[in-house]
Amino acid sequence: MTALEVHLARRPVGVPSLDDFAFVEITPPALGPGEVRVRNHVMSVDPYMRGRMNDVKSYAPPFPLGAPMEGGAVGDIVESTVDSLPVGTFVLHNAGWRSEVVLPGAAVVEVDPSLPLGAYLGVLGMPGLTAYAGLLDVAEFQPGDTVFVSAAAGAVGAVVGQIARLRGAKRVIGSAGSAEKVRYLLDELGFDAAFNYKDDRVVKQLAAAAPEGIEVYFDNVGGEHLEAALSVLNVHGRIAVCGMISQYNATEPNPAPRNLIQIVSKRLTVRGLLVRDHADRRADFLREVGAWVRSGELRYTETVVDGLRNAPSAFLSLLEGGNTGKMLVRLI
Ligand code: NAP
Ligand code: FER
Repeated sequence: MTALEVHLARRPVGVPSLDDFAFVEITPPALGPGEVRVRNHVMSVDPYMRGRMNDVKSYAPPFPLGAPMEGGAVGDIVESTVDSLPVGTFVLHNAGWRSEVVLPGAAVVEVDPSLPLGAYLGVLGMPGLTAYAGLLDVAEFQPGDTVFVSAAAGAVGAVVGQIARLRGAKRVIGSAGSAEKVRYLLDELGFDAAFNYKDDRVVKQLAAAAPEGIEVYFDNVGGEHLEAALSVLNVHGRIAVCGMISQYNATEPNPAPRNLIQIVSKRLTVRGLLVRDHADRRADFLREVGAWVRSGELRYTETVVDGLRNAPSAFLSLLEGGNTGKMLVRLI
């Protein structure tokens, strides 16, 4: 029996393409002591993977060429030499992009398979914790704040907007890249206002949606969105800088927001965020957001692509906004 892996075949310049990936059949290694064999059921594609395809020093090392890519995945153990992880245990780990993998027991975390497995990669996983810690700790959200979040119909953004609503925001505003996503934010997620950033200048649409300004901007996008938020933020406003997806495929340095002087005049706080720094909030996050998910007060959706051979196209689609909610690849 062979296993299938998706390797990084070459480093993309600009927008990645399917030719940057290679499918490689391997003979799975035998199991050593202290190891488990995991058969992946579902894997995540995430925007940060675009950064790791570049050969640059960053917060995470580049993916090596000619080796499987990495990323969050959930599977079941099919062979084990670890007493505490018997065959049949479902686990979360970071060895996605392959049909099966041998890992040390310490590299996997048991999960409860009575929940939908994709939730561990989305609303109750890394993107959910990013939203929770980013909004509450990094942006120091307070009840009564007006909150603006970009990429609002995505994995992180949809959770940010709903936590803000459930924690007593005065007004929650989201931007997204299609009329359908705008309707989803308004009709399904309870946003107070939403706009399609492709319809008109962001600053114009944001100012119209926020006649009294905003206290918090949760930035997933950067660029024109960040410049618009700087203009519309109120005095002592806060920005959590979570990501800048509008720039991930850039081949030239990006123009800065032209209005950074607003940071001075409005005494703004601008703070970057990496989810790894917020592991101490995981228990609070799972308790609070888990309860909202169970009660149905916080909704989530997933865009699921079938088959490991379609993982590269799922990733390319994510970068172009082909997802509503969390983008996942189902392997089994
Ligand atoms: P996501 O929002 O589910 O998917 C990415 C979305 O970005 C797409 O659906 C697309 O939606 C939007 N997008 C793509 N190009 C854009 C552009 N030029 N302008 C505006 N929007 C664009 O992904 P996610 O996993 O939740 O991540 C969202 C952001 O959070 C990313 O910036 C990511 O890097 C960041 N993040 C950071 C951390 C951290 O620890 N700092 C952790 C997780 C995620 P549209 O249809 O709306 O364009
Ligand atoms: C992202 C997902 C995760 C991202 C950054 C992270 C900036 C960082 C995670 C960590 O290492 O803590 O999309 O984009």
